Amino acid sequence: MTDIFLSKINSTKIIPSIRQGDRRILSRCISWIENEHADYLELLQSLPADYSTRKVIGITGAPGAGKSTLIDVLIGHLISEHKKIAVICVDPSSPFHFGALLGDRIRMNKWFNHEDVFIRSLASRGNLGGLNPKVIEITDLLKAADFDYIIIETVGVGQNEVEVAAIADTTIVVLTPGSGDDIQTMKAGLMEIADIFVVNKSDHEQTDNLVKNLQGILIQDQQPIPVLKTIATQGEGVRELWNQIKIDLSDETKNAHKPELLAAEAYQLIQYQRMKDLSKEDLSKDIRELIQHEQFNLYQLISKYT
Ligand SMILES: Nc1nc2c(ncn2[C@@H]2O[C@H](COP(=O)(O)OP(=O)(O)O)[C@@H](O)[C@H]2O)c(=O)[nH]1
Ligand SMILES: [Mg+2]
Repeated sequence: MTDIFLSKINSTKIIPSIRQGDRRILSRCISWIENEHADYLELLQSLPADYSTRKVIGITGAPGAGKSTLIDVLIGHLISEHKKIAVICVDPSSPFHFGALLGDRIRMNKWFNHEDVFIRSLASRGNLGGLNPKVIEITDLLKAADFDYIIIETVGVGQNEVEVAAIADTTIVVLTPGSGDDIQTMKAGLMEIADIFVVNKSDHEQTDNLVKNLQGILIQDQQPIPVLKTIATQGEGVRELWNQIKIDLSDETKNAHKPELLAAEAYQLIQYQRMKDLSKEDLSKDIRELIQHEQFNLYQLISKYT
């Protein structure tokens, strides 16, 4: 290990190394963030002021919709344009989705050792049930590196997809025909967060129905959100998708919402910092002891924590 790792995190040396593309130091810093190394907040506080100009692309959708396969093709496309890409795959920590990480590895396998591609998987849920604050922090660290684009893959379950929209400059919602992704079942939140809809697996016969229904709803709601068809496994439609992403990323009118999005991030990070020493297990342990005394009062208990 280099000496900058020896004792304290030395941000003045680390940040320039990350910026120059040192992946080993970047990986190390990500681990520090994940494990909450004593100096990790100091590291984040020393991120350069321009770090937030890097573009983040969020890709969300149901498990199996083809997000990883799409990203795999997108990476190929970007590499041919000599771009550098970081990918964060956010896996729900639920054991029901335990296979996701392995699946993503298989899907993006050929890029794992490519020098211009950096892929990292993270658990999705923090202890507050929102998008893991680590995803926000690590994304910000990645913005300080030399990547042209940062792609975040999240599984669209619960509130996840809504939260990823707060950190992504462009959010792509991936739907698939014949999977119940029709308008009736589609959560209203998806309509609000999507900058681009992708109907993947458009080799499926129900494709045009889904596209038509979706476009109908978008017209009704006067939402001019583009709907694109892709067949990720064949790379079909991905060039068009990338062109649409570029159009969306360069849309200056979106900057108007930036302060609100940053406020939502700040809120979540502050909430996390304030609550992180508090666990429901500790609370129930305290209560278990106190409740044996007749004078137990819940409000006296919580006053000790607030
Ligand atoms: N027929 C078809 N299968 C696809 C397409 N895109 C992805 N798949 C398959 O769908 C499965 C799930 O893909 P994956 O990328 O892991 O989905 P994710 O969970 O959204 O990341 C894999 O077996 C893919 O090969 C497509 O456009 N057409
Ligand atoms: Mg995946």
